[in-house]
Amino acid sequence: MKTTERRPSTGSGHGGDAGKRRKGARTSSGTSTGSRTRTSTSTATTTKNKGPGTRGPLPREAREILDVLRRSKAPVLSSNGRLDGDALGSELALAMLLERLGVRARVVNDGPVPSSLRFLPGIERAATFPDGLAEPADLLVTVDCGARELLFGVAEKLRDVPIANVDHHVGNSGYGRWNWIEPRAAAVGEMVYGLVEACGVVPDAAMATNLYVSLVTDTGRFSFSNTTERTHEIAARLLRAGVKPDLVSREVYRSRTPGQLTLLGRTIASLAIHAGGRIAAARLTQAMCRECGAAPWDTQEFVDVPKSVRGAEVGLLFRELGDGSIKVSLRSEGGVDVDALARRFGGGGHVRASGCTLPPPIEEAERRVVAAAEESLAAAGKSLTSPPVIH
Ligand SMILES: [Mn+2]
Repeated sequence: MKTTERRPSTGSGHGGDAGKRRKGARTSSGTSTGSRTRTSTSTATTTKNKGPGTRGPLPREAREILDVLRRSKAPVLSSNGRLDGDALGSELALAMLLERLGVRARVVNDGPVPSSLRFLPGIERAATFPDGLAEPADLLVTVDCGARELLFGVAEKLRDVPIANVDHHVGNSGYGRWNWIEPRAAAVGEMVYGLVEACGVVPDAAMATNLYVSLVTDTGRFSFSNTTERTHEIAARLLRAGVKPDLVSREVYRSRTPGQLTLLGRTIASLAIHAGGRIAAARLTQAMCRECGAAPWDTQEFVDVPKSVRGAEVGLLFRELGDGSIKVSLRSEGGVDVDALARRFGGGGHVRASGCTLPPPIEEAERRVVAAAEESLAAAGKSLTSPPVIH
């Protein structure tokens, strides 16, 4: 597996902040030995942006999975219980594709549907575990799920059902009987789009909207480094199929309550700058949530606060969880390896995006992680007092 040119991708979002596609995903896992997940040869052997979404033959793994899907009588589609736009959008679009092929699929997840995604066409068919599993299943199709245990109850309940694993996380363990892993895909929605095209199906507006939400959320509104020409090409075709980008944007990004925005404002106000401007840290406490009558809806939007400080090479979000522990989200905009940094505290993730959890109080957690980040900067020869050069 080549480690250059790899699209950012992450492991599961569980325990780390790895649920977001970020720049510079950890690549070392691709060279480990043992039961490595195969990536499709079409993407592993070319540096061009070929792959699902461009016309052309599907990789062998994808064709196998398509065959398995077509033959299945009672497939269940599922994803990481921490549902996001890619997970749900890909599931619903795949369910719609299967319907067009004459296969009735169920969608079952062990996690709630975020309020910002309740507008997705067909969302009423997404059941929440343990609903939806009364009837037997003959195939479990997982999308956007880096590890089997992230299926939570669904994995337990369907433990004897063969798995077809469709994912773009570079750290995917290949837990399926069939595995189609495309680390270069910006979103699993790109992969599902490849299946749609290979089947000669023209997406309707409902299917296209689900796929578009998958792309727009996993690329940070087409802004992360995983955004490719192909992402935009697919998006263009989805618009042609009837997607209303303004409606999607309003539902996903412009539907905050005043309390939620106040909470974001409080987080911005908490910003602290360290190491001459190279480290930015923000806080999100339970008291702030109580006072604003809101809960964080998407960690990403809060991590963007310290990450947006010009010149900051390390962005840190300290979030007090309900049990009092402190969840730290680490982002690197420079040369600091925040995977290594998070590992010092029992966490991990990727070179540019990682997470770890520390005991309370939040002040002590912040002091320890900032000190470790300063050590990393010093080790990289960076000054901790003079401001970074800003052009
Ligand atoms: Mn994804």
